Amino acid sequence: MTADEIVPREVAQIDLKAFERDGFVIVDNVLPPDLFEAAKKACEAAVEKGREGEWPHRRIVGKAFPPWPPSGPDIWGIQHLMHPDLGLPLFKEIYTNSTLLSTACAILDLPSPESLQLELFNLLINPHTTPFSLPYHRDTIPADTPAEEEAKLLTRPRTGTQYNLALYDDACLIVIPGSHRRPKTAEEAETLAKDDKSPLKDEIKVVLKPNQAVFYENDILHRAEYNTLQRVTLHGSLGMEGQVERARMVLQHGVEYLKDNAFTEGLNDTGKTMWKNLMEGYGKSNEVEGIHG
Ligand SMILES: O=C(O)CCC(=O)C(=O)O
Repeated sequence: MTADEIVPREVAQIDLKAFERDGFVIVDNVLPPDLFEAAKKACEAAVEKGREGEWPHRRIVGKAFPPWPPSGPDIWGIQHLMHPDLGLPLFKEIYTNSTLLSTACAILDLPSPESLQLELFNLLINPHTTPFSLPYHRDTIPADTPAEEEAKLLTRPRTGTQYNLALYDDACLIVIPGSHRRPKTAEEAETLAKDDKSPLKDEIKVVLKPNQAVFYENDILHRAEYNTLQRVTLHGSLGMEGQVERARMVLQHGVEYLKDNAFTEGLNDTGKTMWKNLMEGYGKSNEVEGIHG
């Protein structure tokens, strides 16, 4: 046994039962104070570049899902925070923060962060002048999926997780607790068929204080409302090592920078392993595509 192996790992203290039941869990005091303050400064720089149009990878108001057009009336997010061209390497340190990684490991039942794959890291911000909202959706199941098929898809094993880490107060995300385990009710389906932004029975606002994160199932029924009050919330995803389909999805559009070996500069050893896991999964996904394609 090497010295590394006997060092005890940080184990996240989260209420896994609540996560399974509700589809989300809130984690307090995520970043240490110095990193939290530095994160606010880095985000300020990223937001400025995004608002000025100096950074082209942005979520544009008027469109809920990617790909986003190059410009529009306002923006509600900044994409690809770990991109070397953004020039803010601190985001690599934040992405590999031990509380974030150990919470993901607890949710995914993994022994250590070295079993995770590196994925995407973005920033959700308030539009400047133009309020915007997202319709109710599940991230990987189209809205018009028949209930029987929806129920089946919701039993797929969990392969990754995602979080919102608030740097300032945030009450934009709205979820239906428990809806990650069941298809839409007839009442929900009927309401959403008329208006997919309509409030639903049992919906709750996820209220985050600065430095709190919500980890949530991406197929929980959720929507979001963005007014112009300050929002600066980091949004990251993490997968399980060996998830070739996730690796392919992560690397499919406009993420050439992630495939470059130079991306690993500035990542700690755990981050480098997570990146290697992603690349290996991607390589395998190409092999699979080659066989069937
Ligand atoms: O703004 C949020 O908190 C949710 C964003 C979201 O639902 C999405 O990007 O699919």
